[in-house]
Amino acid sequence: MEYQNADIARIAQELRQKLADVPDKRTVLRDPALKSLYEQIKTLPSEERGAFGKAVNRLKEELEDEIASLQASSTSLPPIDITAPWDDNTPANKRPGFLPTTQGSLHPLTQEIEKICDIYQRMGFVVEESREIDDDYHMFASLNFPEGHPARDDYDTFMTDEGLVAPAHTSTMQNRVMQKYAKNLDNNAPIAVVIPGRVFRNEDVDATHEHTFYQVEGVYVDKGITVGNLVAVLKAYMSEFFGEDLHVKIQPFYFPFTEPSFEFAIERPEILRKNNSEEQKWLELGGCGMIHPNVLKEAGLDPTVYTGFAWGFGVERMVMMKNGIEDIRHFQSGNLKFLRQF
Ligand code: FA5
Repeated sequence: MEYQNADIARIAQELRQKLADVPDKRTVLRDPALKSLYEQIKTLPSEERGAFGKAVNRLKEELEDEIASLQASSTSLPPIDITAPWDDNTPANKRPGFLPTTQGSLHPLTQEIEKICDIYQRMGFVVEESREIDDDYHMFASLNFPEGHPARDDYDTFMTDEGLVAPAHTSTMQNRVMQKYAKNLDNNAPIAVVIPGRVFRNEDVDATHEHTFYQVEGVYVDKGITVGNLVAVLKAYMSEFFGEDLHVKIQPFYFPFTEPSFEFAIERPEILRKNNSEEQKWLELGGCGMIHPNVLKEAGLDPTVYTGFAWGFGVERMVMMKNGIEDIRHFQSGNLKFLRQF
């Protein structure tokens, strides 16, 4: 673009030259010469100001366009180094305080979730991962929570302004896995899925309660399934996980998505009991029950043909129980003394 005003034409030429020379092109927009043109506007007679101001603005816009296209086509930017500095342990790069990554290990909860999934897979279940952000339908309506029902308050969790939910339990996945594996039933095979996942609750944190913890959900559907199958599957799993033949018990409970519903408890090994009271004898590890007919219907399954059971256990509680850990908060403490024991 040509400029009629001699000052603008001269400075435009200077700035274009700078644009070619300087590495950081955007500094040209802050150049004192450009600034001086803007300052000159107010010194001009009023009839000349409009045309002069427009021309200076045009120069600035042209420079901005040129900078944008130079940056878009630039190959001179150095590539971003995505390796963490502590991955490089050559003497020159070794930083004090960083451990070599060979000394790291999987978090105890990750190790245990892998073991849990391995047991269920050997029992014939497939593994599906849960979600860490979900919607109100999967959190409540798909699970037979009536609108405004007080049972919703038991799952007080976090919500985004758009109404998305940080799931308070892995049961949010029940509807999805039943739909996904419904075709198994047409082939005379059961729906048998376990779902590990991280869940979130608005919770007063203490030795057995975290605001963020893990659950493993299970769903089993076929023809002629009863509570007897539920107890047998969970007992087999528990004995394998704890490495000993455990006594288990179920006691009545309430969940909107199962009917009947139970709490599942195991007999605490004596070594982990504080005293011999009945309360110390049993440890509740999770909820379970026969999948409610409305939940089956909502997933497109006919409850007059199929029945099934579901369960959801807290991973931290199982790992605490297995290893005699007295406080759930150790898991997220980052305390290396604790983590190195696994
Ligand atoms: C549930 O979350 C149901 N979704 C379980 C279920 C699934 C029932 C399928 C029926 C069918 P509940 O709120 O009781 O139920 O939690 C299940 C388990 O998660 C608890 O027994 C406990 O082991 C663990 N848990 C619950 N809240 C916490 C917490 N704040 N911190 C650590 N573990 C927790």
